[in-house]
Amino acid sequence: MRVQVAIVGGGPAGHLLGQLLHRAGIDAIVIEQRSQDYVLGRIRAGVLEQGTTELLDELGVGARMHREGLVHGGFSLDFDGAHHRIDLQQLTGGKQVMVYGQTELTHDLMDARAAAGLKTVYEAEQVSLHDFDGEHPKVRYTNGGVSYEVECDFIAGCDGYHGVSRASVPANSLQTYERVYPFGWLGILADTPPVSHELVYTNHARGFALCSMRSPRRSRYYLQCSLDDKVEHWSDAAFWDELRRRLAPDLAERLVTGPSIEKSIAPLRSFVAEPMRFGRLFLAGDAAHIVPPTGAKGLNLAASDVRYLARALAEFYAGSRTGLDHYSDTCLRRVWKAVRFSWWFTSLMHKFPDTGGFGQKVQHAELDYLIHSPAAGAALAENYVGLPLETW
Ligand code: RFL
Ligand code: PHB
Repeated sequence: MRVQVAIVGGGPAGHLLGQLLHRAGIDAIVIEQRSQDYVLGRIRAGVLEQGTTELLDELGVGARMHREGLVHGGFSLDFDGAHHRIDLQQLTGGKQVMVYGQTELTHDLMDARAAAGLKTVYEAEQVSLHDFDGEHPKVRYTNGGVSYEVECDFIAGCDGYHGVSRASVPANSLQTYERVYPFGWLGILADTPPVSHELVYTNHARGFALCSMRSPRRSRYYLQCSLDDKVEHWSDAAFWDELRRRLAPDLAERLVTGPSIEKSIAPLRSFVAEPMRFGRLFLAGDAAHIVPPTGAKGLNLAASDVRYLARALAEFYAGSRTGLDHYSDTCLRRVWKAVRFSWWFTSLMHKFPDTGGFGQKVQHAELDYLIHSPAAGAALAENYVGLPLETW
């Protein structure tokens, strides 16, 4: 078969790109190695920047998000047992974020793709990329024991951190930058009312804690944990006890607990691979970069990458290569700002095993500065709601 663009990976980046290309009249296939249920079962991001929600509206897939998502104009930064509200709206001139799960967003995109009759292959095995250094790239895969080859003009590598796309690039063409943090996040999902109507980021001597949500009846909580912790070692009761210890007293008292419906551990890392283009292969989303979840930036970066990519491809089919040539540099400028922000927010909020009393004092001074200086508060807020798209 032949298409203009072969999209490898059917997570949020791949599905968003699919919709963007469809709107631009560019035909594409999405090739996903897992089943649809598996992709929808991964509990991940929860916070969408305003730019991401606007993108979903532009694509005509925002209706359910507006019905069921929760608009948040601020969050709480807690330390020393006290709450400090970061008023996003006031600090950014009216910007807000949307709490809407990645699973829901992906579901909406999958539905829109199916309704438009666009082709997606699930459970593709042995996916491999070929000839993207020339004019006629190909993607091969097997499905149900049958081998397929897709000829295309371009390959979009939207297959996440562990995908085949970045791995297909010769190592000497890639420069990678990485920071691995000495802790992870243990996350729990429960059908209990959230402890607060806004998100609460807590710096505590025992480690970071985050109170988030998916709906007024479904909570999402995270605890900083050690890298050798195992989910099986954390009973629900142990999780709730530890969360109560880290929360400010009024929240600890209000916390409603219940059986977990999902529990997982994610290690934290920052990672960037440069460039994001090799001939006719373009990397987007987690395939090219990873940020720790503290700043809620990963999914939003995937959205801005594919926005640039769709625009560049539309320009190409209209006769200009400029966008394609600027794709990598333009993405990376925004990516590095989000990498910086996520690293900074992670460093501010977590307990580091090796920084001792000095590190804690500096964290404390910075938190104090943040809540008293409108300039510092505004810098946090404008990054949290999302920096503007770069232009080329
Ligand atoms: P994904 O979601 O990993 O999707 C990649 C898809 O590619 C498939 N795949 C392949 N397909 C074909 N052939 C192959 N060889 C393939 N190999 C893999 C995979 O099965 C998968 O379906 O990457 P994508 O689309 O770039 O999306 C990125 C986001 O998923 C990620 O950045 C966010 O989840 C990060 N993140 C958050 N981001 C936010 O913006 N806001 C948040 O609040 C937020 N919270 C989080 C997060 C990530 C977390 N974890 C678990 C790391 C919270 C957590 C705990
Ligand atoms: C989430 O709800 O999963 C979530 C929210 C905010 C973050 C990270 C994750 O910073």
